[in-house]
Amino acid sequence: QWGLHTDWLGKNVVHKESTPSTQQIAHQLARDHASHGTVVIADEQTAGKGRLNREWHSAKNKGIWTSLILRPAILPYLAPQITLLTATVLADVFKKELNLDPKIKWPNDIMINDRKVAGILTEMQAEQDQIQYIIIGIGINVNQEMNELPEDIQQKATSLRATSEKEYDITSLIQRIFVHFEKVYAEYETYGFPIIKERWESYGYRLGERTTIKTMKETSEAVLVGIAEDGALLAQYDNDSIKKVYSGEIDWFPN
Ligand code: BT5
Repeated sequence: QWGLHTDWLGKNVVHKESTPSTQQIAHQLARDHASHGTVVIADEQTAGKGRLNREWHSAKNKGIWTSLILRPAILPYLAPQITLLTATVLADVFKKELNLDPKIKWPNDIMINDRKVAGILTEMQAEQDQIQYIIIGIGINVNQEMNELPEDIQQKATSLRATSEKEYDITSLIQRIFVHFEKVYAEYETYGFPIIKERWESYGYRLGERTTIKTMKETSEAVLVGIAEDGALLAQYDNDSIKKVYSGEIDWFPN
């Protein structure tokens, strides 16, 4: 059905017409020893998840709602690299194959015209220094018209169709993404994080700009300069010191 021309990603696909969340199913499969590259795809999610218990709207046949089970041989603290890698894969496909102009907003959003078109949710199961598995959840708004997006996010969300006035074939878009994912993953295995970092930064949203950074402890201003090996955002302060930003939410739209 999926006609995937891949070596390992999506060789095993679990497809659901409707499910609360593909993440849940992927966790279950991973616990039951599903292999590296097993994929869950849903036409609709009734309780799609974002980060920090937020909701992800996943309307039927309007987007790509998928979870990938990966078993990378890296240390757990480097797992965010896989999120960054995934973001570059989506950005590449949107840019090079669909001729759109995507940006990656740290840590996990793909933006087009300052609006979120896709999000990534990474969940990991690790024991001591070993990753048992990582689940990469990918949500992409594909064929929604602007007025079909939920009202509460219309101001900040978009879809591929709303930005390009084209409809896309969801299955063939999934194929392109998986094929490209495999290619980039192989490059990552061969050359390591530097090539991901370089690409990520070429798409980085508001890199080089002065931004308000709000962490739990303090609010400060700094210029965003890039990403670190552990997935942190690098912020340069007026005294030229560079700090890593982790859990802090960045206030991306100061008025
Ligand atoms: C994310 O969270 O961006 C991660 C989204 C991951 C979704 C995929 S779909 C397949 C897999 N199965 C799941 O259950 N999840 C994954 P976060 O950065 O926390 O963004 C969530 C916020 O984005 C929400 O609080 C809304 O404000 C907004 N939002 C919700 N649905 C959206 C949508 N369809 N498009 C754009 N923004 C949305």
